[in-house]
Amino acid sequence: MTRLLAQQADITQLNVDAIVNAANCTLLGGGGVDGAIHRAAGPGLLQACRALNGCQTGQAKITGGFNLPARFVIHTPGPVWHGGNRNEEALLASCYRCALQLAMQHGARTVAFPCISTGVYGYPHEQAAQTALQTVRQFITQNPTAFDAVYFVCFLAEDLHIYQRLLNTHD
Ligand code: AR6
Repeated sequence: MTRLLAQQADITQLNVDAIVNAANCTLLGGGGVDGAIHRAAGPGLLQACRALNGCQTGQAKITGGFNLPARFVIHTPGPVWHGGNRNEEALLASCYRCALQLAMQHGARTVAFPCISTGVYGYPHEQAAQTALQTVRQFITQNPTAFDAVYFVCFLAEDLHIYQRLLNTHD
């Protein structure tokens, strides 16, 4: 069984097999959680990312974790929110699915996600959390032995409350 857990933390500090980075399509770093991950991982991460030649929105690519406690970083550019009619939900779901697929392929048994797209990219927090949870639940139902735990890492208290409520109200 895979445990689903919400926690308020700095994702760069987590002792998990893989952390997910809310990246942009260049994969060459940025602000927000992306900047924090690159700072904590050190310059080796940027060097590894340069070799990846970018990534499309909704897809994912993997590198090592370098100076992070995590063994892997899975980079996924989320969609920019344009109001909801530009395929944002499907693209966000695809981020979570592709990241889990890569984690599974690399034998990562614990995976931590940030709240992809809900910062600079402007995705509404509640809708993003619903899509994140629905997608992860579907994936672990289809792959029940792949993971020990999936963490939803909330930097903001607001996001933690949303995830706690959605995790508890699920039957
Ligand atoms: N640990 C966990 N979550 C964090 C951390 C951290 N250390 N720092 C910020 N967050 P954002 P996006 C949360 O803006 O909306 C970058 O420049 C933050 O509170 O990082 O997908 C990229 O290069 C929010 O809940 O990512 C892209 O250009 C969540 O991480 C662009 O931003 C995501 O916010 C991607 O935008």
